[in-house]
Amino acid sequence: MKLYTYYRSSAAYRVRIALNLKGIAYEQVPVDLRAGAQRAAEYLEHNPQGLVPSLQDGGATLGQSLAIIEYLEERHPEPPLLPGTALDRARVRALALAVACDLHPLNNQRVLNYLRGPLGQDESAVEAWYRHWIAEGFRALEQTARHTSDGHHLYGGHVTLADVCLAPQVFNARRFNCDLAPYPTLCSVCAYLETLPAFAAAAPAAQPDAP
Ligand SMILES: N[C@@H](CCC(=O)N[C@@H](CS)C(=O)NCC(=O)O)C(=O)O
Repeated sequence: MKLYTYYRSSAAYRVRIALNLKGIAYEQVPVDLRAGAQRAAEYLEHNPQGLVPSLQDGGATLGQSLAIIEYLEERHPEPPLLPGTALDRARVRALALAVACDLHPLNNQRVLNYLRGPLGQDESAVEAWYRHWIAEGFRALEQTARHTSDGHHLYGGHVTLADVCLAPQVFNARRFNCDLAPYPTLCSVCAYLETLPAFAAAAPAAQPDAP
């Protein structure tokens, strides 16, 4: 398998964690988002949205990190990233989607660049935007996690898709100096996840394209 990735992309980070958890060997193809490589014609052949990650498996190419992870889950069921019952699976997916669909897209590079460029916002306004959406997303996650977390995982007693989405988002929040003190459960979960080899090996600083 080939993963088109960027060291600091949190969506690619999710897929790297899932590949590592499942012990799947893969080759990394770096796409330099800072240089705009995601918009090059060659990359758009793989992912017409101009976003990373993309996964190439044999002749097939897939986009969208959660679709990729669910594909990996079906092809390589062990260890499972989704729990055994329909209700638990729905709840784990809801936590994952709260990060991947409602929080992350608002703070994507192209959104921040649109604020900076066409909308003429200065860096302090962009940072305020970023922190606002982190706070909105994390407030709700923290409230839910108080009922669903064992202190090491966002949901239940095993690593799930929800954890795979949480760790990269917390990394991003720290990068933008967001105050994480109001989210002790999320911080406790993340501190544990970062000790796991699959998460540590997927971290931005451990990637071959990290500066
Ligand atoms: N929903 C997509 C989001 C992918 C995404 O937004 N990727 C970001 C990096 S985390 C990207 O490629 N950004 C490029 C840009 O904003 O130009 C997924 O989960 O794969």
